[in-house]
Amino acid sequence: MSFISRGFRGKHRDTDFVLEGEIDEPKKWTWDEFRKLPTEQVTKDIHCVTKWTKLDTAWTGVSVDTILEGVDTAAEYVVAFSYGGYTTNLPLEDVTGGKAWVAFEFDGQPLHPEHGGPARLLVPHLYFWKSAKWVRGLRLVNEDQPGFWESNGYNMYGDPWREQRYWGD
Ligand SMILES: Nc1nc2c(c(=O)[nH]1)N[C@H]1C(S)=C(S)[C@@H](COP(=O)(O)O)O[C@H]1N2
Ligand SMILES: [Mo]
Repeated sequence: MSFISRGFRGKHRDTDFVLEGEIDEPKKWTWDEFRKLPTEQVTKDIHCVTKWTKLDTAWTGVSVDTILEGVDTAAEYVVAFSYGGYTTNLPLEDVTGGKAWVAFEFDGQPLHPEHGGPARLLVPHLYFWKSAKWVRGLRLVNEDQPGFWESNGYNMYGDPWREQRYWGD
């Protein structure tokens, strides 16, 4: 039976978020369990790759540090994966140490489905394509592997301060 395929469909269903890959056993949460994890409120600037920047956006979510708590892994990268098949790759370093969240509120309201609700990854210091909407898990991997946009010309890292938009930037 697959827990994963049931998805993050709503507050009152038996749904999951998963941490998998280079880990002894995947860590899984139902939505209710996930919502019992400690949350943080953060206000951050975000940068779209096609140039807009939004200042001081307010989010509530679970820090990726919390999701990784107690996990011992040799992995140096993660792939965030979403309902619908979207993926994006990030160095583990860039999602730990208070730099990334699984966010479910924006401006004090549940995250709108169009913007990734019920939950999206939020990695404000990288271009926004790294912030996977409708996220359903993180996969710990030893080698960096391109996600959806990274396979289609976008930069593997995506630092807005260095304007790393595309391959070779
Ligand atoms: N699942 C998923 N996440 C995604 C995308 C996507 O197509 N699918 N697009 C990315 C890109 S390119 C951007 S700019 C932002 C857009 O987020 P927004 O719709 O909340 O502005 O989501 C990112 N996360
Ligand atoms: Mo984008």
